[in-house]
Amino acid sequence: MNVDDCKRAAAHYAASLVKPGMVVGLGTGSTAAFMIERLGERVAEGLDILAIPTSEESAALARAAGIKITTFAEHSVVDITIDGADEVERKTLHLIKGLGAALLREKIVAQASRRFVVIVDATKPVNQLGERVPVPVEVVPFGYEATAARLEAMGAKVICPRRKLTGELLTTDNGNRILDCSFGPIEDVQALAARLDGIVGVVEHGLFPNMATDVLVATEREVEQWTP
Ligand code: ABF
Repeated sequence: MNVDDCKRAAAHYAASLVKPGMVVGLGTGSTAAFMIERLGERVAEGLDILAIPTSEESAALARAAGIKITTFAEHSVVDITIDGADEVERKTLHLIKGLGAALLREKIVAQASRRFVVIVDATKPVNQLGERVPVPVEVVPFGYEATAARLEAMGAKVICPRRKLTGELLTTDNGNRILDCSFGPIEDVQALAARLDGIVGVVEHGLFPNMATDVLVATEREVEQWTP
């Protein structure tokens, strides 16, 4: 199995957890896209669900797949959210998310969810968060240079701000910028999350401590289900 087959396997397993009548949070990224595609097939077979997407990209995929979309104005609680991640800490199931630039909506939807199922291939689990990827931080455009300086004073190496492959500055669905912050392996994820929460100009960050209720890890042989 190649990486895409693994992503698809985790995504299909997660899609099978969705039951009729549920409000479903739809994640963002390539693994989540396989899940949206599978849910679309189940909807075509008669599954009745409503979905809250975590990005404009996932909303477009959901519409194309024939999945009905709802909003928090109509449903304040989400039964299950299924989303990808960039790193999963093996022992704690803390996550880094946001390389897809959708972390703010992803965190809002995850926080409103009874169950938050994370789907990853075997390249994503790590012993310590920050081993391989930076922590994406969503900041308001005004004064982002000052916000970046503040983050650097906290010990981050800041790549600022994130650009698209075309070289153009990336703007999130919420009109903000992303600063990718390398802290190296993170000793205390909750403490760092609290410090990032306290910086003026930071809208949200990609550390998701204690949020996943299930992590589905697809290896070459099987889909493992990890719980905290
Ligand atoms: C979203 O998409 C993220 O928060 C994460 O940044 C990314 C994972 O993407 P992929 O599934 O393509 O690796 O879930």
